[in-house]
Amino acid sequence: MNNRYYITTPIYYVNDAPHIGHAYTTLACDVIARFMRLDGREVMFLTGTDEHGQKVEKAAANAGVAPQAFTDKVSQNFRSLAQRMKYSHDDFIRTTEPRHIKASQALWKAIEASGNIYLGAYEGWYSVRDEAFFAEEELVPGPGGKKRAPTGADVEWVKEPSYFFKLSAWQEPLLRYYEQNPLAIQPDSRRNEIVSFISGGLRDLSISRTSFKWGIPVPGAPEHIMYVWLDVLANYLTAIGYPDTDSPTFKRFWPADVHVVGKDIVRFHAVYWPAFLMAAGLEPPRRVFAHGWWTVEGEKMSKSLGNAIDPNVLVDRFGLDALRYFLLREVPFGNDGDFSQAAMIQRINSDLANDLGNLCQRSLSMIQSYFAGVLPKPEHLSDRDKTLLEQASMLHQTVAASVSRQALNDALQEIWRVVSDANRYVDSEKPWTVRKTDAVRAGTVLYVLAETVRQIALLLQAFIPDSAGRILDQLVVPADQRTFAARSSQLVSGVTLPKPEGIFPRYVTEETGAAK
Ligand code: ME8
Repeated sequence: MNNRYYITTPIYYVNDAPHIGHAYTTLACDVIARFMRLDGREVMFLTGTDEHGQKVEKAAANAGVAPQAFTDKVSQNFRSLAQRMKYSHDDFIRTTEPRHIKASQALWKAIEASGNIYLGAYEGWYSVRDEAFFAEEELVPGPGGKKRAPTGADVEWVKEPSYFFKLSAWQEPLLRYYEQNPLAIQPDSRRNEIVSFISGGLRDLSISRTSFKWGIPVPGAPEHIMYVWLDVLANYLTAIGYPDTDSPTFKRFWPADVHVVGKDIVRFHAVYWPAFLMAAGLEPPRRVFAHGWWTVEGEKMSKSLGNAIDPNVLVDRFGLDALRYFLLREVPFGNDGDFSQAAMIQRINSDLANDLGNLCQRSLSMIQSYFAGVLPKPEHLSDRDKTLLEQASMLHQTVAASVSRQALNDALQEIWRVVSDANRYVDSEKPWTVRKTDAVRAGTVLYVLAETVRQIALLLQAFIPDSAGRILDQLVVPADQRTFAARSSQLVSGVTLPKPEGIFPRYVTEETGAAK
């Protein structure tokens, strides 16, 4: 088995306040990174902030401060969010760091040395919000007869000397690469989109600007600054030591296993980025996974609508694990989703409080009250006992396959299938009745349940780490027995379990007035 795993988030523009959309991407990566670590891999999980470009320069000017002072301040919002969300990232990169400036200039030089850069002049449309060039035919009509980018952003006419990247020369190599590596862009719908974009013909790409200053100087031509996307994409190399391609870290982690991005920025990651890399003599990433877009109560999230959801507020109200669970369970990873508090409360109450919470609480409470908290010894195992135990121990295999496809919602559904089976098992085995006539059988049933809960909680550590950790605490599973390799060991009968505490509270809302 390949024992290393390199996963990245997009690195976010510092001009925006972080919202639930940014939190979502990093959260998904965090789950995958934790899962891979628990599965014995050496993981590199990278996130960070994108601090150069015209958009940030304008935002700094509006705030009346120098760009560096501005980015120092606002990038802190993303670092604070990362702390609050307890992401397990191994590195937080900022594109204004000297290590990144060095790496992106080295990447430029490598591309230049291969003959893929030439000097010309750019004349055309540019969208500052997207930091992207658009061809005339891509523009759409906007209000007042003004043209707009397909994303709805304003465009301006730009005319300036510029270096170009020979993107047109990479059309065939890219198509070949995607033909040979059909999983290199996921989901399939995104791959089809990108392949048809490439097949439509690629134009050379303007990769330097001269009309503003906030960026990384082009090596040997400091009156130019590097196009912000070339600068920022290089972050994935910077963090593993580029340009030192002989270093053990670089050799170990490149190519990245997956760049997780939102669907808005697939073209940059799946067209420009692999072309830059191939031109520089480096391998393209193994996969770009593009997830869908969150709206809020049916509306696009935006500053002007004032409806951007602050993840901190949700963590305060519902707790971190409930937010993690909701975002990953509600929508298949790759699809769009709509955020609503009602949907979140519904998920928390039904899946966390009712299904998982009840399973843990009733199994552990019965051990407490019928066996004074001492984990009973299983005696003769019935077919039903064996079936449930086997389902629980086989779960790792199916969940691992789903996580390696980034199918996080499938992974949770698979776990919850066993949670439901275990709840049905308690209902039909009725240990509360059986114990009156056959304490040994009731003890066996409770052991089987505790062991099933252990298997479930081991896997859930990647998704809802605090809650899963507390379940394992209640089962007295030692710290060194919490990796997936330990799943083949079993709970030890005779151990005294602490008095169980409820882990997932139910939410009562004024609207529902329901459930207490
Ligand atoms: O594009 N729903 O940064 P960015 C889901 N700096 N995800 C969302 C979202 C939403 N409503 N809104 C944002 C950039 N995202 C560049 C990236 S990478 C080398 C450079 C997430 O701050 C989603 O992952 O605009 C999207 O791709 C990313 O935030 C864009 O962040």
